Amino acid sequence: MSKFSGLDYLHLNEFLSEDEKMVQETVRKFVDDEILPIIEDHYLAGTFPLDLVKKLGDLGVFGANLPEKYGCAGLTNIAYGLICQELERGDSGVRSFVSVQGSLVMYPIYAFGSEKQKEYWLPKLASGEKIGCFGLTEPDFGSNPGGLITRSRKEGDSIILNGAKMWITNGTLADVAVVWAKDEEGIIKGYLVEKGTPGYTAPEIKKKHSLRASVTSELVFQDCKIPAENELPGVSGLKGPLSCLNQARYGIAWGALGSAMATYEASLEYAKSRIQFDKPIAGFQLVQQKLVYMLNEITKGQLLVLRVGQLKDAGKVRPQHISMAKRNNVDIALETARLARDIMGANGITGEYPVMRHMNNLESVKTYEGTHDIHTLILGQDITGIAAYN
Ligand code: TGC
Ligand code: FAD
Repeated sequence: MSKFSGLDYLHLNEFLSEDEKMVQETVRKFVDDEILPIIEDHYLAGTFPLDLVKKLGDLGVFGANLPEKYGCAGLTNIAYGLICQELERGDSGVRSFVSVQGSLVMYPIYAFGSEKQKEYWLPKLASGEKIGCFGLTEPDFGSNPGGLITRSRKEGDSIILNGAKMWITNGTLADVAVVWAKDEEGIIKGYLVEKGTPGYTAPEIKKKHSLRASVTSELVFQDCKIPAENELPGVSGLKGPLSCLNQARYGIAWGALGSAMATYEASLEYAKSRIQFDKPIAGFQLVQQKLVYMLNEITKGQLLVLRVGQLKDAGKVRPQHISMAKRNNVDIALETARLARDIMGANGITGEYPVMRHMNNLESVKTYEGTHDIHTLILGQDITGIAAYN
């Protein structure tokens, strides 16, 4: 097992290629050097570390599983998962930034964009020269995006957008927004809206207690006029945005494990050195039970994402496989963070340790990209054949 491969109880890194191991170690070192020293201060200040964007671009993590032809790294999906895992060991906000840029902005441009859109946007987004966001959720349509009410209408060579999006990661920062709206026939289409377009504003949402080192915004469109060529030509209907979610949910399933590893490792170290009743608290059965639960769940989560990654690389993955991994791994990461916080007693609530930050972040991760319960219903529908959404 290599020095940087991290928590790997079952030696699962034997299933990784040399390139995948190298990617993991490189990103792990980047997180140790560039993210861990600064992230707590950003979290407390409620700011995203913008200086990281160019460095992350140089590292090759944006759209890392997209082709080299467009300036991307052309890595396997397993390598992309490992990138998410290592980044989220730092902070869910940084992983969110990377998920949105790669899976929710570059992916739809790659999969549904014109050649001109791909050639213009993908290299700039891959390098971090430009930032993107993805606007699907609306104030009144979260879990049920099929009901969205943002509208588009054609006017000569232009398209006019009216409506609002809510809870949009990177919104205020973004140079380009991928926006999903219904056309005059009520069909969902994707549009690229550039920062500075008259009628488009992206105010930041403040007072968050979760994902504080991440910018979350509202997007407002008031007779916002964009060129008709900014429509994504390759898709229509709800399957467009939902296909993008498959990519991002996959990364989150890996990412949540990074967060769980961070809180598990912090609490294990703490338990070995914290003395109560004349011995380390790690020597108490109840504490060991919690630590073993964490290790066990993280290891099962690793097996889950490794297999889902293999299926994705083989072109055999189904969205429901990804739902299972997102649902399980975020759930166990949150439980791991809560147990770690408990083991650390009063120290667990401070910024001296990463535990409470991860715990608070994971509350958002549990909700976004399909809530835990929505993924339960997706799996329930898959095994029964009966949709239970309404
Ligand atoms: P339904 O009738 O089931 O499906 C409509 C059409 O879509 C197709 N489809 C999918 N296609 C690709 N991938 C998937 N996962 C798909 N799921 C469904 C389906 O085959 C159908 O196609 P067609 O050709 O027949 O039209 O749709 P529904 O309205 O019943 O909704 C199903 C439901 C509830 C599962 C779906 O709406 C859903 O997943 N809701 C959750 C919404 C969600 O996850 N929002 C996330 C917003 S983005 C975000 O949170 C970013 S956070 C980023 C960060 O900071 O990291
Ligand atoms: P609701 O849909 O109102 O759900 C509330 C509760 O009701 C949940 O517990 C849910 O599980 C439950 N519920 C809903 N429907 C059912 C049902 N049929 N059966 C049983 N229970 C149900 N969106 C984007 O488009 N782009 C982004 O970049 C983005 N970034 C985000 C960043 C953050 C920090 C957060 C918190 C959210 C972000 N989102 C983004 C929005 C996110 O995808 C939504 O919050 C999520 O889809 C849930 O929608 P909602 O918050 O409206 O909750």
